[in-house]
Amino acid sequence: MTTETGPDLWVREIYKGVMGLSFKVEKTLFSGHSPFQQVDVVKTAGHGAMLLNDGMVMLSERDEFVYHEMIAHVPLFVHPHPETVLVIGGGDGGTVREVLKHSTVRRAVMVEIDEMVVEACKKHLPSVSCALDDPRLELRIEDGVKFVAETEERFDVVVIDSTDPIGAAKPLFNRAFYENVAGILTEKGILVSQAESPFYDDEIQRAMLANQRPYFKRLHLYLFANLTYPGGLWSFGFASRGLCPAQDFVAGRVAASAIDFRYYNADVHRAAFALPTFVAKTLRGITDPI
Ligand code: AG3
Repeated sequence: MTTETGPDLWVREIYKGVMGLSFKVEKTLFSGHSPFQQVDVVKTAGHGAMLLNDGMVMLSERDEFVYHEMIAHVPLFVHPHPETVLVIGGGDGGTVREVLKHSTVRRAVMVEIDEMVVEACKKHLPSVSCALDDPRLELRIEDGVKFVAETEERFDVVVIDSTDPIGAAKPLFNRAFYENVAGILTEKGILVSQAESPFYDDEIQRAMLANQRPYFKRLHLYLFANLTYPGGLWSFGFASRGLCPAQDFVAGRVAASAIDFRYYNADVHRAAFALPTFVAKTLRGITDPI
């Protein structure tokens, strides 16, 4: 986290050494160094409280609903009856908050490596971490790579809510990890994974999806707007054992769920899989046509 002091206090994420995003800060709410990363929560002037890991913006109160609704509801409305969900990472709790809005979900497991993120968000980002005490959730502080390799449990949906592929999150982009994820999915299982910026990270996207390709029948990328991430446009990978995010999506279930969405809806679901030409070209030969 780069800060400038004086009457004007700003936090800045420098991305890839070529661009930066700055947010005006009112005060620092939490600052700590865990065994895995630097963890900061700041109160910004225009974006509410903001979580940064190693100086990278993870979320702001102002726009986190977009990311968390899109990572959770897209797979949960494609799977015909999601009961068990595994979240790898996601220590802030935003993803499980959305997952647990589905009444079919009877069990969610969240495996977060860094307890400091969970504790900082419980204290300073209650609107995001509010579902971490839900009795349907088992929260485990451990390495998600190890959990996936060792668990006997099977899941209908697996969500990888990771940071950028550096440090502890790096193995979450590896082939061996995806092979293990595919092995713990139920018959109609779906994997959704944080897939970086289409503008800056086309190589990471190609590598991530190519690593998933051998283990999944269907593979897609979908897009959403993220106010506080570099480039503004962000993506998730969608991999499944057969379900198609368009044909197997029953739009009527969205309204019937009575969930109070702020970004997600049936039109946004379908539109998210429409890829601009430069993105489609990047993924040619790796992902499936929608
Ligand atoms: N996960 C981080 C997405 C990547 C952000 N990258 C960046 N700012 N350079 C967000 C966790 C939200 N639950």
